Amino acid sequence: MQTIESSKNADIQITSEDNPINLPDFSTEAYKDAYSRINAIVIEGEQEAHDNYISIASLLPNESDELTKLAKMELKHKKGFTACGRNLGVEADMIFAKKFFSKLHGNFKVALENGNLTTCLLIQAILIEAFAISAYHVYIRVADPFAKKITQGVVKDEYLHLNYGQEWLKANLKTCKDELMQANKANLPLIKKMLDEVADDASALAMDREELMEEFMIAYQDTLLEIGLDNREIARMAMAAIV
Ligand code: PL3
Ligand code: FE2
Ligand code: FE2
Repeated sequence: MQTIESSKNADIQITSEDNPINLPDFSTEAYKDAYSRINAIVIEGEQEAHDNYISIASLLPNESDELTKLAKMELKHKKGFTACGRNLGVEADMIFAKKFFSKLHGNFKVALENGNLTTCLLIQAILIEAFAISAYHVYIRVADPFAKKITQGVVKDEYLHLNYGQEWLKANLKTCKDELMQANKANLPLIKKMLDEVADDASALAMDREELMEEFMIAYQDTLLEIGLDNREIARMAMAAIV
């Protein structure tokens, strides 16, 4: 994860502090219209992340305290992003956002009902967290000053969440590898679709689509490497995104 953190921190300073002229105009209708959907996605994503950690705790009762702590952070994130929308005078389009997450949410629900902890962790603590981390890093470089500060605080927590899933999967890799591969095959294509779906609105916020994809793949591959998969296995898993 160092790659992202170190290089992005350098970028943030150049883009938004030394060079504010490159920032978008936050008051245009086009910006606010796109923000109504992106902001809703983030608010819904944080709420679902909360609910998912609480659900995961039911499969890991011994770790309930830790998981409840992570869940609480998600509600704080939701509050922060709600304030970002309010600050720009934007109403979040929550109906759009619920639809945006519905397939992934459905897969999480089925996995939970079947007690498939590995799949639940891959969906929430790896895929969704890596998605959030990569998107928040790109957003921080082009955000309004209020949202930038909030997002910088949030992204630090998201690393803790990603790390939680990473360490569990690492410790249990021998027994969870097959399920991990299967869960990747079923859910990575959904993340790719979600990235495609958000790309136009993101670009209205000056967030580049290719950059979002790259950041996500770097975060995801780094995590899989940490979990203990080898390069061939990771390449095979990444291919699921393009078929
Ligand atoms: C887990 O803690 C949170 C899950 C949230 C998913 C976020 C998806 C990000 C979509 C792209 C928008 C980034 C810009 C943020 C603007 C407020
Ligand atoms: Fe979060
Ligand atoms: Fe999170």
